[in-house]
Amino acid sequence: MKNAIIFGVTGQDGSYLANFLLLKGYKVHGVVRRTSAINRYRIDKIQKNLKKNLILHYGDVTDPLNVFEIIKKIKPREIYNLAAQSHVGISFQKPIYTTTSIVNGSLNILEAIRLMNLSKRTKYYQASSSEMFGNSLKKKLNEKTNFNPQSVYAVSKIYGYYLTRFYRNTYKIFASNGILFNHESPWRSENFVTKKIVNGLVNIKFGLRDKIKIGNLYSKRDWGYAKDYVEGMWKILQHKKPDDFVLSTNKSVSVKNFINLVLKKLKIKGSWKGKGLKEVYIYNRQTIIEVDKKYFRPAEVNYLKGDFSKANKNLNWKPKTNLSKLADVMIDYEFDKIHKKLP
Ligand code: NAP
Ligand code: G4F
Repeated sequence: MKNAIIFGVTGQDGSYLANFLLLKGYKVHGVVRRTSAINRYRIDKIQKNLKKNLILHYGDVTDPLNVFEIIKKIKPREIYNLAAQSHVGISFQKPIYTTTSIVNGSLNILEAIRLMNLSKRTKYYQASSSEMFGNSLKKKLNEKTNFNPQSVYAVSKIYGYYLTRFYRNTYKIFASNGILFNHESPWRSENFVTKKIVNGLVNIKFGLRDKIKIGNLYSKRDWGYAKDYVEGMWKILQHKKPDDFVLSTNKSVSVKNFINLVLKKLKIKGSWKGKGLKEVYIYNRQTIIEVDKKYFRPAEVNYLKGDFSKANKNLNWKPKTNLSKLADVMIDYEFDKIHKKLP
């Protein structure tokens, strides 16, 4: 039975990936942080019959001894490093922790593989990000595009990206970067924009709240479905040689247009009024969406649109879910949450 370690198993991608690997017959070792609040609601959703092959370990990627101990004990075939303070907005307020979790985390795992001579046994996946491209001048972003980071989060991810390439080239470790564009799901945390919009508008629809406050309506993102992207992560590690791959949908949509899509699906028919910080959406003579400067970032990535041709050609990967279907899945989950009181 193949075994894998997932650092960051309690997050959106970690929980989808755990489910995916368990269905493939893997023994999955998930690393969870030992914090005062128990945060396992996503992995709790994994089917009971699969859970016998899911083993949880307490750990923190910033603690090298802890990382070494876990890797030494398991000697896994695959390691997925998904652990990070992953919120770009928060990285402006918590730059040091963001950097430590991403940079030291990657280094601790790569060093463990090197020092324990696991390079022939263990493959390493690095969760790199389209955020690294920042405000690049290119229209379609691929593995050859230069980086132009706009946050400490992005700068740290670039460090992690180059560490991965360095350990691959120098120590011959099978270490690959997945450069993933935004991917969303019902399991996205509520402080990311798509989840915030879907959750907020469904609650407004049911009369459970009055309004949502939002930041920059005009940035554009290439949004896919997390479930499709974790399959891509796995394919990256099954490729004949370690390499770097972009996973994206090759489409870019503004935050405002995503809101319009969700409004339409919820049959909320109102209108946008005003400009800049005064822009609002009025429905039944009430303001239900308001712009709030609190959610603007000191530096913004205005536009992201990927080009997944290399992953398509080499890995036979492509996204299966378009944005409309993704919005349906997210809306359905929020409906269920209200009706069945899900977490
Ligand atoms: P997420 O939901 O925020 O999950 C992050 C995970 O990292 C959580 O399990 C979190 O644990 C864990 N973590 C944070 N600090 C840690 C530490 N010091 N030690 C151990 N675990 C730690 O993020 P995601 O959306 O699943 O993304 C997964 C990875 O892909 C991240 O590295 C992210 O930066 C990257 N990425 C994401 C996207 C995207 O659109 N989702 C795109 C490109 C790259 P707790 O539950 O304890 O907080
Ligand atoms: O949903 P977001 O916070 O995602 P962001 O910043 O693009 O980062 C996500 O994707 C990256 C890949 O490109 C990952 F690496 C990263 O870990 C994370 O998963 O914001 C999307 C856009 C931004 O332009 C933001 O300024 O939405 C804009 N936005 C507007 N109002 C808002 C809000 N973002 C958030 N979080 N909350 C708002 O109220």
